[in-house]
Amino acid sequence: MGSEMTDAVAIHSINPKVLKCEYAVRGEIDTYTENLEQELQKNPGSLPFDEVYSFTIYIFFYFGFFLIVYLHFQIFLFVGENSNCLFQIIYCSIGNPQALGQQPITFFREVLALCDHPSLLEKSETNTSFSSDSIVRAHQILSSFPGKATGAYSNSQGVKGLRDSIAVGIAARDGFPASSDDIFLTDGATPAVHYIMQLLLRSEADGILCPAPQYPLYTASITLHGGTHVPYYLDEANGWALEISELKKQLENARTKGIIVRALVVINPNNPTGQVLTEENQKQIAEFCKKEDLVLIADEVYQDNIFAEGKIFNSFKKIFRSMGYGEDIPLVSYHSISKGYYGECGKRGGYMEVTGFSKSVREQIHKVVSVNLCANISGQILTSLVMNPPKPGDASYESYASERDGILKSLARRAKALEDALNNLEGVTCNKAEGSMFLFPQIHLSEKAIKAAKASKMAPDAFYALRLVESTGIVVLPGSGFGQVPGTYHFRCSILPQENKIPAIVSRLAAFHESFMNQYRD
Ligand code: DCS
Repeated sequence: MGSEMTDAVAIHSINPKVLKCEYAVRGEIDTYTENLEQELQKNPGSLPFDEVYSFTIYIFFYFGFFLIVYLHFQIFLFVGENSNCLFQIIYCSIGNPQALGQQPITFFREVLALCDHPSLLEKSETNTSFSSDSIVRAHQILSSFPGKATGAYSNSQGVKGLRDSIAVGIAARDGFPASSDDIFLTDGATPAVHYIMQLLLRSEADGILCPAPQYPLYTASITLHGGTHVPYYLDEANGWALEISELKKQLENARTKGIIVRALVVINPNNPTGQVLTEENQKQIAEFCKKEDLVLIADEVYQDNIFAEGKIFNSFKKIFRSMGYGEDIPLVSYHSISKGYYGECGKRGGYMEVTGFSKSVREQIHKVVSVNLCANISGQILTSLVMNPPKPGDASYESYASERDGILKSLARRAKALEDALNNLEGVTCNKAEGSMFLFPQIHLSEKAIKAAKASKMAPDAFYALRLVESTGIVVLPGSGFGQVPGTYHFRCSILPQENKIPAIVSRLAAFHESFMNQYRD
C-alpha cells in the first residue's frame, strides 16, 4: 500500500516548518493517555487506578452475583456522596475547566441562548425562565448584528457594538480610555498570536524574545512562521522573577548572532509558572521595550486568575499609560474567554487590543484578519459579556457574583492544597501559586531515574509523567515541552480538577512519588 502512494504528499515533501513545529500541550503524554482511556472503556478494571471497577470485579469472583448487585448499589450511593472514590483518568494536563466539571456562568449562557434562538424573546415564558437583564442584553446585542442574526458573518474585526462594549470594559478595568478601533475579536487568543507572528516575522533572521518556561504556542507559532525563538529564562530561585538583566543578556546575545529581535512576549499571569508580575517589574519591562525598540506582546489571558494575597492584575496598557507612554510604543494585548472564572474554551472567543501601530500597519493587520472572514459569533458575544458582566443593581448581579466568587475561591483553595502537597514530596520544590491555572514544580531526579529514562529514549521528566499516569491516572505534562534550564526537570500540573477530587489526587501522587523515588534511589 505504502509504495503505491503518491509522492505528492510525503513526509519528506511537506513544509519543513510543520515538521519542526512542536506543541507539548498535545504531545506524547496526551496520546498515551488517550490510549489508556480507550483501554479503560474496553476493559474496565484493567488499570491499577481504576478503583471502583477493580473492586467490583474482585467481589464478583469471590462472592457471586447477588452480592455484587447489592454492592453495586452501595457503591453507587457512596460514589454519589463522595466522588473521590471514582478515580479514573484525571486531567491535570490542560487548562480546560469545563471538561473537569466547572459550570458555565448562568448569565453568559442565558444571553447566548437568547441571541442564538431569538424567537424565545417573543415568548411570555421567557420572562419567567430568564433573568430580565439577560433579555435586555440579548436585545441590545442582536440589534448590533447584521440582519439581527447570529448566523451571519460579521465585520472581520468583530461586531462593532460588541467591540464598543469591550472598550468600555477595558477602560473601566484600566482607568484609561480604550477604543473599539483597536480591538480585533478572534477565535480565542491563539489565532491572534499567529496574526502577530505573521505580521512581524519576515525570515529566520527575525527573532522573538519569549520566556522559558513558556506556553508552547509561542515557539510553535514562531517556527510555523519561519522566525527565530530567542528564549529568556525566568528566575526560579526568585519566585520565577523576570529579570531585566536576563532580557538584556539574551537580546545582546541574539544581536551578536545577527538576529533582529522584533518583539518581547510576556505572559502575565504566567503559564506554566503561575507567577504574577509586580507593577515595578512591569514598568521596567515597558522601559526596556521603549529603549530597545521592541513590540511588547502581552499575553493577559489569565487576568482574572490571581489568588495570591497582595497581588493584583495590571494590564500593560495601564502601565504604559500611567508612565505617560502613548501611541508611540507598540503594544499588543491578548485576552480570552477560555480562562478566568468563565472557562469557555470550546466557544473560542477572545480579542487582541493593538495600540501604537501606524495606520498603514493597522490596515495590513485588518487585511490579514479579514482573510479569515470573521471570528465565530458565540465567541464574540461571550467576549463582550466577560468584559462587561452584570453590575451591582442588575437583576443577575447577585447570582453572577456568587457563581464567579465561588469558582475563584475554590480555585485558590485547590492551588494552595496542591502547592503544599507538592512541597511535601521528597526532592520536589514548588514556588508559590500566585495566579493562572498551573503549578510548575521542580523535581530532583536521581542518576538512576535519569539513566532509566534514557534507556526508554525519553526525557527524564517525560519518563516521570508517564509512570505517574500509568500508575495513578493523574496526567501532568513534562517540563521539557515548556523550556527549562538544561539539567533541571519539572512538570506542569493544573489546579482545575474539582475540589472534592483534590484529596485523592494528593494521596495518589504522594504514594506514587514515594515508590518512584524508592525504586530509583542511587
Ligand atoms: N495564552 C496562554 C498563556 C494560554 O495558556 C493559552 C491556552 C492561550 C494563550 C490560548 O488559549 P485560547 O486560544 O483558548 O484563548 N492554554 C492552553 C494550555 O496551556 N492548556 O490548555 C490550553
